[in-house]
Amino acid sequence: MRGLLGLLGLIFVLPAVGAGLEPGGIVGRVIAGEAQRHPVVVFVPGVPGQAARATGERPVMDQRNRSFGPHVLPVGVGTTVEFRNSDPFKHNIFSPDGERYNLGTWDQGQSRTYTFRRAGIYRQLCNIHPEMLAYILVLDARAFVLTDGEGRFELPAVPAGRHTVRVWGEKLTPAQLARGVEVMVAEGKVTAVEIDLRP
Ligand SMILES: [Cu+2]
Repeated sequence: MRGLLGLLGLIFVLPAVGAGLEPGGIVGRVIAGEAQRHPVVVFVPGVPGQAARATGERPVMDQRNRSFGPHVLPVGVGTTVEFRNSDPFKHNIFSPDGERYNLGTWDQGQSRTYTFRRAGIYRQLCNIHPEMLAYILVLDARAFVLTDGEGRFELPAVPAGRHTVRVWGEKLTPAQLARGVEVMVAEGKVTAVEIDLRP
């Protein structure tokens, strides 16, 4: 919760920074039974603002111990992802989805990059190790975050106004993925929301 506490502190010490509404935040929990123990991406479609990465650091999809890390990586459209091989043997990276790419096969310590131009769910696969699987979720949104292991999340820097919060998770059914929750974010305030996806 440190991020949102920081945000609240910022709003407290910097009132009225000129024109425009102070962004608010959304905190909450996804309730989806067993599925909430897996990473779920919570996002607000069509909301610009939250920079792809404010720090400018590049999101990384690593290959280590014969598995991808992270298992789910949400990024905004236009983001460049760095693909790394940290294992002492070769890995390949390809995706049959969206823009479809095969970045090739390379050795430990090397990396390559790819810039995502089109939104979608991109499975990450390795043609040497068929058991390897991860997802890069490319979103037309700048407000997005992964839940923790209990379904909790916090989304800072959401513009004030009415929004629909949506979710994506590997273990969620199409009916659950189709659901959205309407949230009214007030200027400079943090709104709590429960996204209950139980049948
Ligand atoms: Cu591999």
